Amino acid sequence: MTPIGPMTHRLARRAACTTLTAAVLVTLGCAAAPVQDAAPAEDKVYRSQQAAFRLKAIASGLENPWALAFLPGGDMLVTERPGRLRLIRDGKLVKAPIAGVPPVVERGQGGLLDVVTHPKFAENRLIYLTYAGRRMDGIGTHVARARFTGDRLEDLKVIFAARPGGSGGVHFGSRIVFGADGLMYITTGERGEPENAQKLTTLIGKVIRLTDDGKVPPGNPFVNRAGTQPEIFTYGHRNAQGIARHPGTGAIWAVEHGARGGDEINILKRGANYGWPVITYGMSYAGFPIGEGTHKPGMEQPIKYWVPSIAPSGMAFYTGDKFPGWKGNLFVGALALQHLNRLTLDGEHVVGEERLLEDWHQRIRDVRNGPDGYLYILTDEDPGAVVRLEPVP
Ligand SMILES: [Ca+2]
Repeated sequence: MTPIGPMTHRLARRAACTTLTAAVLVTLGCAAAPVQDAAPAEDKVYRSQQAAFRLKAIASGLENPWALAFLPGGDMLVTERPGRLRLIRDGKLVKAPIAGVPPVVERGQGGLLDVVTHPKFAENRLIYLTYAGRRMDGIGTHVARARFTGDRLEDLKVIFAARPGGSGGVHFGSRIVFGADGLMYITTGERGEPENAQKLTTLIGKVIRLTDDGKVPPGNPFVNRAGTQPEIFTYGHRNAQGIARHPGTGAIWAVEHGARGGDEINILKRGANYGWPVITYGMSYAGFPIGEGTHKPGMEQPIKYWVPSIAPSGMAFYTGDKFPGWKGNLFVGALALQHLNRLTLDGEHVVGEERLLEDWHQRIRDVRNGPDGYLYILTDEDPGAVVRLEPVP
């Protein structure tokens, strides 16, 4: 499902508050603040199948935070979708945004999106940002690389732009992960043009694979094939907003939004077609069938799909030591269905699913492992927060 724009969400909430009676407003928390703060109640204990935990707000008051990246030593970079990159230093949010971020287009789902560090960040201080940027042919997903000096970005260079651009504000994809091969895997949404996901002449609705400086690696599947774009690694994707490297196999896994139903987790295979919009487990928002069904020869099946949609965003395999019962589980943030999704795996099969934090009512935008062994999440709200899950005995 396409996530509801936070602005729509926020206005809807405000509208709901303004039409209620005073007594009801107090009950709903409207009287104190028209918008519910994402900061969690820290004394509340959440009990799940494998762990009990509390939420600890590390930073709050952020505007639609989208991605979280850890620096050596535990400091963090956080993107805010309107176009700010923030630093959390020694556990505290630094007031001034980091200077040197490229101009972004904040439209619909677009804005400043992912941030990741180079695998050798400790040596080269390089970071990567994805964002919706404007060009001659419209608005599209961009990747920029820059050196982070400690308080600003320098030597910023745009190393990738997904063609073609468009005018709409949906489906930018925009997650990056580095593979064990040192190459970057970048998701691009199909920008609301489903047929483009199947076209090897475009870079939208794809997973792109590039070297760390934005070049096409010689081993890419469509190198030297006429009528194709050599940056493509896989195709037939709708809008993948989560990507992660499996800690054991090194395979790249991605999670993407379906339309009405049909969100998917896929394991990416070089050159493979993931089917959108020819095959899907979802239907159109109006309730009509899409494409040709759920299966077709030459098109990959997801290893997991959700009907109805949860609207999955950031994804991480839990590799820390603070939650032994969660080790190796796959966590996915859910936007529309507002929870943290925990999947248990047997190899490449999903064998269990648990929905955490459903009664917290927050859109979970990103999930990351902290170097301290805890699990961190971002709430896609305004105000939104960086929140740490801490075990309770
Ligand atoms: Ca698919």
